[in-house]
Amino acid sequence: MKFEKIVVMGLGYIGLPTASMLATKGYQVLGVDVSYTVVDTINAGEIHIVEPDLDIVVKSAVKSRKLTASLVPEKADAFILAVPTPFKVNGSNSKAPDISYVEAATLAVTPFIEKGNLIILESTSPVGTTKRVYDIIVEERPELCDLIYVAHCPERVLPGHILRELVENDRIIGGINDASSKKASDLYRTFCNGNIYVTDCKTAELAKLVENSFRDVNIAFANELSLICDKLDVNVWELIELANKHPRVNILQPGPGVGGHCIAVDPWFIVDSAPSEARLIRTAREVNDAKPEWVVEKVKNSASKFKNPVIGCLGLAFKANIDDLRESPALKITRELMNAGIGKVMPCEPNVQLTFTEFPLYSLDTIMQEADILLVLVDHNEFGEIDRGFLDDKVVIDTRGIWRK
Ligand code: SAJ
Repeated sequence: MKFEKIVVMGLGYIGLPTASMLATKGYQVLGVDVSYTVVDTINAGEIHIVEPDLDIVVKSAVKSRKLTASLVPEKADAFILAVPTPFKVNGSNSKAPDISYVEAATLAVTPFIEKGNLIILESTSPVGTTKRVYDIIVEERPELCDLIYVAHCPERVLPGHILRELVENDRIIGGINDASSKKASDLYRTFCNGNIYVTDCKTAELAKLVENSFRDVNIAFANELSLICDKLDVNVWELIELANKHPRVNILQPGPGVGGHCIAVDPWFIVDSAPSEARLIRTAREVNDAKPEWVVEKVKNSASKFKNPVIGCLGLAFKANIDDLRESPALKITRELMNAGIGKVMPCEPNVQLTFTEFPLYSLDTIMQEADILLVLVDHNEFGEIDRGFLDDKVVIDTRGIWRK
């Protein structure tokens, strides 16, 4: 069966780049979102998120009429679900996946599904969700039993490089049966230049969670080293650089904590599925989640040596050179310092300007003139370029090691 029309459910950081890229490949794409503003913005050829070159691709896809956005789905050959899977707090010290958006998106497309259609789950999901998508459809439409194809194809793109990685990355595809894996591979081969590895849906679901947990555990190792080095008065950046000279050692970088909507979230899905077994994964989450509080204490300690300290907080985003504030440890630390009443807190975020209303932002120049304490929270390029002469009379707390040497 040839794919001509594709419905993409969810027009966020994954759905919108995927929908617009498919449209540029010649598919007729309908993007569906629950937000009127998002739908109107895209139909006007504009975008509501920041991602390099996405504005150009969306504009041209909308202009060519290959991409349209709507609040409701329509009939199609394939349906791609790219909705959020956040976590919900489950008791005092654990978190459980919230797959309600996946369930809602599945129910929304179910009336439009026909025999032979392909349904792809791209959202990062706990083990069992792809099968759940199939079950929901068949509970509503029993006549489709064994007549549709359902597969998980977890997204792997890195924010800031999404359009390139959508095409270049290798992909894992896990169907509810071999026919579903094959059907999904046929579609992805038409736009993915990377290798496609086929497995079952449970392995594909766990593979995605494991990729992000691997990174989380390794960042936790680096963050733990930063605490040990602080205690022993050793420069952690130099230490890691030297240890990494070993041919089989590759330690990641410490920071103020782990942010974003993926690495700080997905490991909990494994912990929730296997709480007694996932001890290292849980501890890594706890180590990374505890780092912001450690940074706040460090600043409070330094501030106590001044009468009315001015604290410049450099960066609010969750990582370098982006504007994304989701789950950002930098934002969390800045908020806590503002509420701590320990002096004047001056945040600076060059990638977020007029859109930010929670508190005033200051220019880097103003902060360099006024701050007694400089707290580096994000390794944005602008901060690395600061004339070091300005730092001489300041206390510097550099959580990212941008001035490490
Ligand atoms: N971080 C460190 N030290 C490091 C590396 C990262 O503290 O050495 C921090 C960052 O500052 C940030 C957080 O970790 O706060 C996450 O940043 P990231 O660049 O590691 O990852 P994300 O969240 O932008 O994207 C990840 C990617 N996953 C992996 O690299 C395994 C991406 O490929 C996934 O598609 C994405 O999660 C996702 O959507 O799941």
